[in-house]
Amino acid sequence: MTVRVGVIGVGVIGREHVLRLARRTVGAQVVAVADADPDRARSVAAEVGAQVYASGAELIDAVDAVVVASWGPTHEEYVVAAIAAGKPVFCEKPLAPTREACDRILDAEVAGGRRLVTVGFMRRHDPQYRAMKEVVVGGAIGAPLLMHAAHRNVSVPSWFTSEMIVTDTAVHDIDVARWMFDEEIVAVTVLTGRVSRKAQPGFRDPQLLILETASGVLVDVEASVNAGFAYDIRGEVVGEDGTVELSESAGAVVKRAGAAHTRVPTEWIERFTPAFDAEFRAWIDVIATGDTHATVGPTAWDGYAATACCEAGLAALRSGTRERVELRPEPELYCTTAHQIPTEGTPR
Ligand code: ISE
Repeated sequence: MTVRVGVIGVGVIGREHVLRLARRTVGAQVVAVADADPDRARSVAAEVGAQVYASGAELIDAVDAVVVASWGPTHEEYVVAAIAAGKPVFCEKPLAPTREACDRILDAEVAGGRRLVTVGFMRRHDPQYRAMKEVVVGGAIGAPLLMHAAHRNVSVPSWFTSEMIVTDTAVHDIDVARWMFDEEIVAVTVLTGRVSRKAQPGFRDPQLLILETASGVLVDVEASVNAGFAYDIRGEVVGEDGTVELSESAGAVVKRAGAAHTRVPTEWIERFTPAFDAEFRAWIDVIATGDTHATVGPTAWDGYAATACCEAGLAALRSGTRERVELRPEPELYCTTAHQIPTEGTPR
């Protein structure tokens, strides 16, 4: 079965997903595109032979499955419309920028009784993070105690704010922490100190987030968005009996003239291309099976919990103190492992 996909929002990541689905995802065809900028919609649609739709609502009617990659505040409208139409929907992060909007999405999905929403926390599909999680779950390093993470962007556009370091950057590390330890985050602290000379005036960069999980694992996340030298992603879990860390590079290491060299990416799209490719392969596969639920990996609950942690993070950035994360009870619909990403060769 070919899954006929429509993509709403074809800016940077939306266009990437259009090309990925059209050119490298077996079983998918991009048939429809919509964007607030009609010229952009036309030009991206022309690259893959898709039709342009004037609105997200019309596009949802015309396709088998929907990708939402538009501006965050518009996500709720499209995701709820896709749920109402009974169509699988892949939503880029954030699921929605406020907890109330995420609540409404959860309510809509729970009322329909089917898991249709997948959230684009692609790190869960990244081979390095998956290898790390396998070690943690396998018990080789004993009970986890701590995680150290760094998320360094080369630079950000002038409209990027200090708050976005939490909601746009560290949100990925928040999701990784929830997934890695399979438990909720109960409190967030955000520390800021000396500001990078490369940051705009008034901008609080870098930031250090301390996340506390329900069982007491502490996760420190350095989030910097003016690192300049590379897109540098780090992670190390410290257990009672050992540690596991992300490997430095997936490429080759050259040693010559008394020094070792390895390439590091400068663009996040390059660093996470294997993860983005894997997440769409998994999504199309699960839709093609025609099961009642059409989600794989992060669900609407994960999107809701991440937004709730970000709200606590924003409060912590303002207050300078530890802020608790309060979550509503997890609906039954999500209390299952059936949506988890299959490992290679696992029959569904
Ligand atoms: C960006 O906003 C993203 O969402 C990317 O997925 C992430 O890897 C990058 O670091 C962020 O700045």
